[in-house]
Amino acid sequence: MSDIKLWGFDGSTYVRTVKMLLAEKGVTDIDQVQLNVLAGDPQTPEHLARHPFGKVPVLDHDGMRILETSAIARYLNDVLPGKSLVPSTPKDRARMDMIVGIVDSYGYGALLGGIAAYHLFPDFVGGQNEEARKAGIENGRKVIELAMTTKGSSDFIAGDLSLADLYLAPIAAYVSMTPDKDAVFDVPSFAEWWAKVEALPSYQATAPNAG
Ligand SMILES: N[C@@H](CCC(=O)N[C@@H](CS)C(=O)NCC(=O)O)C(=O)O
Repeated sequence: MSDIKLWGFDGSTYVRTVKMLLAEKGVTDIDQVQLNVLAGDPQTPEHLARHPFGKVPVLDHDGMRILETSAIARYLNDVLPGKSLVPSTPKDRARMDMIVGIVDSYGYGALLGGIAAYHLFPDFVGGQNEEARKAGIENGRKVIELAMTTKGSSDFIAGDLSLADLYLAPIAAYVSMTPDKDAVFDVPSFAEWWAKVEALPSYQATAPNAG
């Protein structure tokens, strides 16, 4: 029995961020409860008691419950052995934090809610909304551009692989399944970054399952 319990299904980009981190740390034995966001599972009273806003992921570890991906990821990065996904220098940490914040605040809504939902799960957002899709392309592209400018000549967004990549990659994965991918991915350096992400075993081991 694993001492890591994770609520949230494999269709969630935020759950995938956590699972990529766990995979990078070499942890595969977790007790995962596949709450399906598309089926409304996180809105049940049981889950609302865990997370009052009905979101996944939620983590239990070592007698502690943790909500919110950034807190979960930072905590797991600290307590699990293995290489750190948080850069050691203040400037690289700032690069990471900046893109995590940008993805959280603007990227998820644009790329997932605007583009991916339009093509892949329109029912979840009340049907196909052309305005939301257009805004998603415009703002999603800004997010990708800023991430790639921040990456500069590094392999990954904040130097070495970090939480910034683990935030953006699961969302980009959904966009890559849509016909709008070229409109947002046609950004300098994106192709090189994406090839590196797709080659990561942690990415390959955590394919989304929205079923
Ligand atoms: N601020 C939260 C966001 C998590 C989030 O939005 N999760 C989505 C799935 S990717 C969710 O649980 N959605 C359920 C819903 O909105 O009903 C975090 O960082 O963990």
